[in-house]
Amino acid sequence: MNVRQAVFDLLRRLGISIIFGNPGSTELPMFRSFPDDFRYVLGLQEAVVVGMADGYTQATGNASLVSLHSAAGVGNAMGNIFTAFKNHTPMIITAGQQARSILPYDPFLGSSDPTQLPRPYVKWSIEPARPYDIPLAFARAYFTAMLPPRGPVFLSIPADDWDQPSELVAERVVSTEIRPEPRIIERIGDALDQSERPVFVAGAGVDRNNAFDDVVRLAERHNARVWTAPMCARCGFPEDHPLFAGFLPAAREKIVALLDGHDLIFAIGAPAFTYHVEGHGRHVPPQATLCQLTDDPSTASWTPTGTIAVGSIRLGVLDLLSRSAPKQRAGPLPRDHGPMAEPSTPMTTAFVLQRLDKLRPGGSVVVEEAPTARHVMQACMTFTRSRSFFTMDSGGLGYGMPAAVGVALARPDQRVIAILGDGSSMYSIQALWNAAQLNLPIVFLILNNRRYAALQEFGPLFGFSHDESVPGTELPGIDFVAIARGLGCSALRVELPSELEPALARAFHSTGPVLIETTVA
Ligand SMILES: Cc1ncc(C[n+]2csc(CCOP(=O)(O)OP(=O)(O)O)c2C)c(N)n1
Repeated sequence: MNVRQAVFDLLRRLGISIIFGNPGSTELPMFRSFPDDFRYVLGLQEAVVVGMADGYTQATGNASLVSLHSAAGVGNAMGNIFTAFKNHTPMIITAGQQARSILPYDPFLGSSDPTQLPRPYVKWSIEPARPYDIPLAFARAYFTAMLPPRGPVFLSIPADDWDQPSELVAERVVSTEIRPEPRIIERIGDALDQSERPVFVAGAGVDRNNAFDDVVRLAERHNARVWTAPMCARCGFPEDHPLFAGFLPAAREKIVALLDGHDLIFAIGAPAFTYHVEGHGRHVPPQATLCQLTDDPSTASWTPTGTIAVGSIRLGVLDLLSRSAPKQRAGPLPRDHGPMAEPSTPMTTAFVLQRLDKLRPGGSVVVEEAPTARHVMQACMTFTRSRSFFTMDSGGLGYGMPAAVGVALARPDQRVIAILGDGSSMYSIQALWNAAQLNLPIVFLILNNRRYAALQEFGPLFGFSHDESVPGTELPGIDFVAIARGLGCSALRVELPSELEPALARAFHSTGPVLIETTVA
């Protein structure tokens, strides 16, 4: 039994059969005699490799495996490794290292401090002391990645280790959920029962912890209004539910104003709160107390006030549901919907997204990375199911396009729609090649406003005068149709509002990927 055989045997038992990677000489020995029941999915840049693996993991829930090339490959991947860490994506990231025997001579492509390179955005990082220990390191990597808070782990593997002797990893079962402390759940339950006007703030942790339906039951039982947490990377509550209030912005004073009037705020699977811009004063309204249920001890440690339970969102919510029913409260008023957008040339983002929402097939999944379109999307599109919406928790661009490919790989029976800004899509544009090669039924909708609008909108906040241009934010002259076709993906451009619905209808009938470049204001 050599290292390679023992590792592939373990991966098989862990339900991992895809390796997302970009190979180099130091990784090739892993892939000799490549087993028929495994698949290598090549990404043309390492940001694409990690983004695809992340999307795939978000959709399946099981850890994914990534293979990168030594220090340079890890460097290229780092932005999306940061995102995987923030996304709580369980991911085993391996990188090849030069052969042990030549490491003393600072060899070409050798990584001089491999375990430090991906830190602090991996939960665990190792280059095992002996080749013999590589399979055991894979097992520990897997269980570390899958234990809460989930996240990426890193293994550096010298090229000559794969043929060395080792042995099979023993079978074991390791818990993947930790139940929150009953004493703290009791306190939160009592606070909920005593509250006159409770409000929930649901975050990405709800969907990641498979607690979507349980949180709906808890909100209904307490007649609590439910907001989506700021910058939330998943759909945490059905947006057509009468209790749904809308989306909190990532700004302290605005959050306090929107939550004003409630006496209890319960953040579930969400930081309390994620801020994007500086703010001052209170974190919650003066008459309100804060409770939180999070699976992330680090998040719990900085929550500024309140009662905080750490552990599985699902198990914590089930414990709250097992309490006796609280007194009846009046339900809040349902939220308003925005008006229909009018056609115009160029089109507005609202017009494009309303038509998209109308025409998209039931059961479709959306992956979004379009900074200034996010709040328009929230007003124009409605997500109602678990695992129906994905974006990243990090703010690092270059995730959405490859993540859409990963989600589509995991969900061959569902239509995946990627809503992307022109700027965002260019960070990992090579993912179009994967969509084409794998013939995945993805609709890539590019909202081309020919600029980094988010940064231009931020200008005044950072002291730019209103007519002052922000350097480095204009993106003229990018032809997405030509790029897509050059990468083998069919594509069309929509400039007139009358062309939009036929283009969407055509794309939704396609069995392979289609990129639609829309010219928007
Ligand atoms: C890796 C990375 N680099 C730079 C940024 C800064 N950034 C935030 S939004 C943005 C513009 C994105 O442009 P686009 O996708 O066209 O969306 P728009 O702002 O026009 O809505 C940039 C560059 C970032 N968030 N991540």
